[in-house]
Amino acid sequence: MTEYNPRVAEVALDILDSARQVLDKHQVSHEEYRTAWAWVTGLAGSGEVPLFLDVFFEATVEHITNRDKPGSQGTVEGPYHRNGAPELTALPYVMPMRADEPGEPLVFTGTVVDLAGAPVPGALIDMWQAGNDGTYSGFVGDAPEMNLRCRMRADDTGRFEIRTIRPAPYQIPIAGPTGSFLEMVGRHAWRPAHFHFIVTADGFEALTTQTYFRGDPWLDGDGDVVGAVKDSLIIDVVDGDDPAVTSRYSLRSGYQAASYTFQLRPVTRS
Ligand code: MBD
Ligand code: FE
Repeated sequence: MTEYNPRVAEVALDILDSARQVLDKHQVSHEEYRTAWAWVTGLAGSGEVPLFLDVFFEATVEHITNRDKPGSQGTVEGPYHRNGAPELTALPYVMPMRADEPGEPLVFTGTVVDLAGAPVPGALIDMWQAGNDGTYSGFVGDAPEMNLRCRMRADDTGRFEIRTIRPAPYQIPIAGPTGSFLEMVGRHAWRPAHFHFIVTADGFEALTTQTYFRGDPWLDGDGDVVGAVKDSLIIDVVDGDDPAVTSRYSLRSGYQAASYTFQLRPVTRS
């Protein structure tokens, strides 16, 4: 049996109260109410509830959780993470991708450190990204299971390196109720290009974050429909010129390179 939950009562009743005040403020008609009712019913049936909630509310909750905390800044996880992505064991790490995966080769290097800057050997990096054809494997489009998703470990010095493709700015699905909602309110559906990460290690808090690319047209102002960009998450991309990297990954036509340092904070015991 479900029990009385004072926290739900406190927050949910306040949300309902705010919603009623808005209906009254805008003198919403019964016809408008039924139209909204039909739209919400459609959202529930469409499978887009996770998308809609993460687009409009997750950044606010993430901010409440993580603001003013030391270490790398986090940001939203979004609706497209999958548990159990393939763990890469053979070096060099290559992101699982289709033979004809569209996009420029990009070699991403990272270091996982603690708050003092000391390496965190063996940290597990769960990384996922959209395809440049707008796919998110398992959710959007027809990319194979676990395409552009992996887990990998940092080495003894806290470092890792992976060859993947550079993602492009991404439009969230626009064909369903989330898209028609954005259309109705006059907002675009774009997110800047991004990698997603969840970095975990024993004794440290999990870091859920994303990195973005300097120069992306959707970084500023209301450019990200989700509102999840933070300055510290914007990384530079350069043309890579290391012959060892070129030969390690057999990159005949050059590559782009970017890196980021993930700084974890220790678990706090209470
Ligand atoms: C995404 O790809 C995403 O990263 C977020 C946070 C929300 C919707 C789609
Ligand atoms: Fe995403």
